[in-house]
Amino acid sequence: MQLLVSFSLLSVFSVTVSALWPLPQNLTEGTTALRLSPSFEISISSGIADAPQDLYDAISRTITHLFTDKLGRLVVGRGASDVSAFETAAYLPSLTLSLESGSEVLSITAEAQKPLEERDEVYTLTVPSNGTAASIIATSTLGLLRGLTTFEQLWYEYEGTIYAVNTPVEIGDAPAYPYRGLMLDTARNYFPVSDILRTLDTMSLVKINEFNWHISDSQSFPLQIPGYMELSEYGAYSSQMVYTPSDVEYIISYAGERGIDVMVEIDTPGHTSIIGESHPDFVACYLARPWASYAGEPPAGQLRFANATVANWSAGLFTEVSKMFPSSMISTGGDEIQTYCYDMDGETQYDLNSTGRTFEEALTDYVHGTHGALAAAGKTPAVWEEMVLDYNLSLSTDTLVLVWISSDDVKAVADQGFRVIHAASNYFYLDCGAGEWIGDDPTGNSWCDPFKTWQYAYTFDPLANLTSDQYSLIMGGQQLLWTEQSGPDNLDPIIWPRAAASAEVFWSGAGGNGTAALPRLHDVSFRMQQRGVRTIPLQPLWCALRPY
Ligand code: CP6
Repeated sequence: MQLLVSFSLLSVFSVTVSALWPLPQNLTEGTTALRLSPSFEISISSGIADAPQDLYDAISRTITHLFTDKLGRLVVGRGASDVSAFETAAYLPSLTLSLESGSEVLSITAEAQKPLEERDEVYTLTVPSNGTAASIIATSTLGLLRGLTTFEQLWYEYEGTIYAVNTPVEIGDAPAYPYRGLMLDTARNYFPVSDILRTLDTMSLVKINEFNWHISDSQSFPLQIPGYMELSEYGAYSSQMVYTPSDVEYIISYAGERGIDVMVEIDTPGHTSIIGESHPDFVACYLARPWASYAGEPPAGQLRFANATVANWSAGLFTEVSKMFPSSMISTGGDEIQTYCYDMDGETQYDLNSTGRTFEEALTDYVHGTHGALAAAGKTPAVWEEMVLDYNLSLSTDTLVLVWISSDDVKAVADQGFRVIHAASNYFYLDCGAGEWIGDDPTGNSWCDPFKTWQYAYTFDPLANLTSDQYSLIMGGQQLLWTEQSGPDNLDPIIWPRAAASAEVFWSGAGGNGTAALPRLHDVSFRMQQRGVRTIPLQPLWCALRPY
């Protein structure tokens, strides 16, 4: 009964809000209906010389979406209570894309792959209600893509005609943070390339611009790396369950065309048991039992980082990986190192003693080796928070730090001057690993609850506990899917539309009201479904169809 009361109240708000997600920084909208002309066209202004192919491709996708997203009766619940007004609405003939004079013309892909501080996603979008042309103006092709994505979300189909219900529309928009990501673990369970592509499409719909690809872990190594092919030969679940260099290239270009950069993670020296399949000598406590004494989850095994051969081999691995991934950022992992494994490992103890180094000194040498390889390849390293909070490794201050254990740790990372990517398990985990570790949140509930609502992620404040001079260290953040208990069958429903919560927090900024946001999220979720994504319902369909 309680539930019934609350969702019917929520729908009261639905009638006046447009369906944009994430919400633009500045939005003015009217109440006039507008029809999309059946001969509607999108053109690139003659001021853009040599427009890149991926901009033309983005335009074709928008045209397709405009004519194939069927939101059906939802339109009635979204401000157009007088459906008869639709029949006299003006027709929008065209949309023109232009860049401000002096803007450099690069491909969307090249813009998306730029370093965080150089990304430009600013755009303005104007849709008049009187049947004159709409326009998007930006200073980069990436900004034009973001504008096209917003434009698509203005339209609903009703009985065969495509309508916008809130014109005239004036939007001025830019992201609050340059990193708005999604992390996917493809090591605990394998995902076919097609699942990754569909996920990238959905990310782009909510302006998520970073795919953090946790590609390997203790259980499998699906990435084929030239010169290191034995890792996947022995470490993939099967010869089919691999990502070939051409798969990777395709995924990266598919992402780039959609304004998404791919930051890969090769997690070392922990989470590497699988490397023992091809290099048994490289791995300490390999398959040791009971596994719980040596590892967070089975199978036990971590790289012998104190060994010079292993350290050089790892640095070489990152050199090769750097050639496969054009992003300016690559993650070297570094989470959850189990020291007991090394304490018990005779080889590691020998390597430490014979070189007269402490554990921390040897770890410093190892990480400097992998990060040195990245620096030589022109890459910026990213690491999990333990690399700066648990050890004194004197990492370069350009290192990006993913804070996962708790959002409470952000302050300590920022105090050391590192840039932060929010990835807090207490807000942003879409799944909770194998549920092997349960802690308590401030209200006494398990913080490893296997399901965190989108509303909860939506309450996240990226700047909490920081001083204003630390704000610029916050690059953004992401929701994360660890896949001990996820695979292709539940990929869509476990991510969508929940991951849209952080997409809006990091695009629009904190402080959104989840109750007010629900109808908008419902609409974007419906749109995802129209595009073949199996999102979970947020409320009974009744709320959208029969608002009162
Ligand atoms: N795998 C890796 C994991 C986790 C991490 N790293 C993880 C830890 C705790 C929970 C969920 C996931 N499964 N490589 C931590 C970054 Cl609750």
